[in-house]
Amino acid sequence: MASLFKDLTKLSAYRDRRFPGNQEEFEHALQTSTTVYIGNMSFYTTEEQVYELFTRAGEIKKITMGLDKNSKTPCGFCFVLYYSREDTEDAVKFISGTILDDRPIRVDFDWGFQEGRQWGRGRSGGQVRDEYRTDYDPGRGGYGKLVQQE
Ligand code: GTA
Repeated sequence: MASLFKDLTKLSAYRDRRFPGNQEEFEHALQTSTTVYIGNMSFYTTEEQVYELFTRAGEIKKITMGLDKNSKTPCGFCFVLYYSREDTEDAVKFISGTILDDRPIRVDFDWGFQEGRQWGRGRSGGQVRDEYRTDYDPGRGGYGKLVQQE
C-alpha cells in the first residue's frame, strides 16, 4: 500500500538540534524510522498505559519513558519503538490527538532513540517547554519552572 507520508518532505515540525547529521539525513531518518515520540503526556501516565494504547497500532518492540534528569521521574514524554514502519505510520495517523489520561497527546515521527535522549533538556531537569509555560497544568507539575521561580 502506498504510504500517505512518503511524498511529504516535512514529516515533522520538530527539528532535533542534537541530531548528528545534515537536514537530508534527518529527513531520511524520519522517513524510515520505526520510532515515534509522544508529547503532552501527564507526568502520572505509566508505561503500561502507553503500551495499552500504542499496541493498537501494532506490535511494540520497546517503550522508553522520558525522565527528569534530576529527579529521574517521568516528565511528560516518551518514545515508542515498533517493529514495522507501517505500524509506526498508523500510530502517527490514528493515535495522535487522542486522549490519554484526560490529555490530547501528540504523536510525532522520530529519528530514532539513542541513549541520553530519554532525559529532559530543560535547565530544571524536565522538558524545555515546561521551563517557559505560563499556564497552570496540574498534570505537568503546575506552573512552568520559570514562573515558579518568580
Ligand atoms: N520527535 O516534537 C518532538 C520532540 N520534542 C518537543 C522533544 N523531543 C522530540 N522528539 C520528536 N518530536 O530527546 C525529544 C528531544 C529529546 C527529548 C527531550 O524529547 O529530542 P526536550 O523537550 O526537553 O528538549 O527534549 P528539546 O526538544 O531539545 O527542546 P526545544 O526544541 O528547545 O524546545 C521544545 C519546545 O519548547 C519548543 O517548540 C517551544 O514550544 C518551547 N520553547 C523552547 N525554547 C523556548 C523559549 N525560549 N521560549 C518559549 N518557549 C520555548
